[in-house]
Amino acid sequence: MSIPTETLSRFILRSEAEHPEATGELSDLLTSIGVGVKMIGHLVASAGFSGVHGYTGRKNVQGEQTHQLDEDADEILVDLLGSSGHFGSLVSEERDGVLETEAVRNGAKYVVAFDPLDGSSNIGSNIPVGTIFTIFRVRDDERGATQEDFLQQGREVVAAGYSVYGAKTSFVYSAGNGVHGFTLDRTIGEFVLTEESMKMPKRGSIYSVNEGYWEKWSEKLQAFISSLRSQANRMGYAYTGRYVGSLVADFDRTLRKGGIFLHPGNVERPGGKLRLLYECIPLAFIAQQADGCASDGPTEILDILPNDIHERCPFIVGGEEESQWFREEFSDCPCR
Ligand code: AHM
Ligand code: MG
Repeated sequence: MSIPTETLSRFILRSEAEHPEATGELSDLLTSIGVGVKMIGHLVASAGFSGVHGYTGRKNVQGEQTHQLDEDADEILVDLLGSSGHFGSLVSEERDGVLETEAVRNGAKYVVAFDPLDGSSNIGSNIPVGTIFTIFRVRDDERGATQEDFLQQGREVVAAGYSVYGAKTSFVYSAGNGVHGFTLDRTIGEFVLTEESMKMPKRGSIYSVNEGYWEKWSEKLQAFISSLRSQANRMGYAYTGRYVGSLVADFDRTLRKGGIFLHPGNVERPGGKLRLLYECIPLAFIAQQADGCASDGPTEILDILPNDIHERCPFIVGGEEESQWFREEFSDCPCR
């Protein structure tokens, strides 16, 4: 049995060494996020004892009830990233506008957007939750970071990743050179490299969607879901269903096992539910790096230009063959 020994911070340094022009700022940001998710994972795991998994009674900018853990996770990331001094500004699902820091005046090169605790409505049921982040480069070094730096296409992402707090705590990220997976070794308190260069299976056997919205879907979407369930489809086998209701967990399974995950628009919410900047774009970036593909139906997620930092969007992601199938039905162009 070979025991993984390369820690996240060592892996980040090794990757940095491949770029002689690197200043270490991105590495420091990623390392800080790695520390933050360890802290959040600990909070989630101990929430039952400390009694912090309840609602706060407050609502976030999206009008959703917040949990104490949402707010704690947000504060941890803001504090850690703020003290790193390497980012110009920050967007969080839990905050109304863009949070600026001292680092803006220091000419920081990056901005960070994150969902500090994705799937938090599941916390009380011991269902996996997670953290998702996206890093963009500041476009004009002299001007410094502004809100405009968040409104970039996903193809401009510098690095993105997510963590899942489940039976194990995992951290998956890409800085544009493949997707790499780490698992928290609790005995030493470090993330260790467990999967280098992850690839989404070209074809899977799982479909994942909240069928409670069935009546609100278009007939075309209903027909597509029905064909996934039918042996008479183009794959020649019926897909089996899995739906956790925590995006990070559903995405992580799709990355590892393939198939297709859908959170489409419906009659009540034609614009979808998931957030473009800190849910859809980072996961689409990871999917693309792993040879998968994500779209909102007609358009690839990485080609969408956000208009607003809290914009929502339909999100469909899967392996190469399921994505091709979906896009043949719902779009004119194949995934790039
Ligand atoms: P949030 O918990 O950060 O607000 O994210 C929204 C969650 C996702 O984790 C999940 O995929 C989705 O909402 C589930 O939505 P639904 O219950 O409508 O199927
Ligand atoms: Mg979320």
